Amino acid sequence: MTEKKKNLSDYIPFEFSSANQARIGIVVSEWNNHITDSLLEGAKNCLVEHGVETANIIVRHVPGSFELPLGAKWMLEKSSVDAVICIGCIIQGETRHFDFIAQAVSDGIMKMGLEYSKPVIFSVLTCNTMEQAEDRAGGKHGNKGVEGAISALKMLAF
Ligand code: DLZ
Repeated sequence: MTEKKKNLSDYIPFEFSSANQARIGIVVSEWNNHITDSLLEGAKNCLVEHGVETANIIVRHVPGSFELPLGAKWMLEKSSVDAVICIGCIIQGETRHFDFIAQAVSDGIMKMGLEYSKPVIFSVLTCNTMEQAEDRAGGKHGNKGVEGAISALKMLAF
């Protein structure tokens, strides 16, 4: 993991023998949904490729990235999931919303993981431009949804 330009879909192989029993929640932000849909697709495909049953992947949508931590909390409380992948795309605008949302979301997602002692994964793009987001949602820098799925599985195999 020392490459200067890491592709988000590259990962060090690992063994996870109980993937078929894992129940994974995915919370997806509707903002910039052409990006978050690609991240969701990448995450779901990657989980299935690693042996997670489609029926054990529970997807819920929230209005924007700011709502991801609460969506994750509800999933952990009500959907009996082993891990949650939070998917969002925050794009820098003319005002300071980017900083407030990005900080709150990353703090909130980390807190949910620590509070529930379960992997809660940050699959949120925080980009200056839409082009940067497209490059990371199945473009030249890979797919951050795949990265999130691998992170969830690796934490479950911990
Ligand atoms: C309001 C807002 C703005 C301006 N930009 C984004 C964004 O780039 N990405 C994103 O996921 N959400 C954005 N939102 C919506 C907020 O996350 C949130 O849904 C609203 O402020 C309501 O709480």
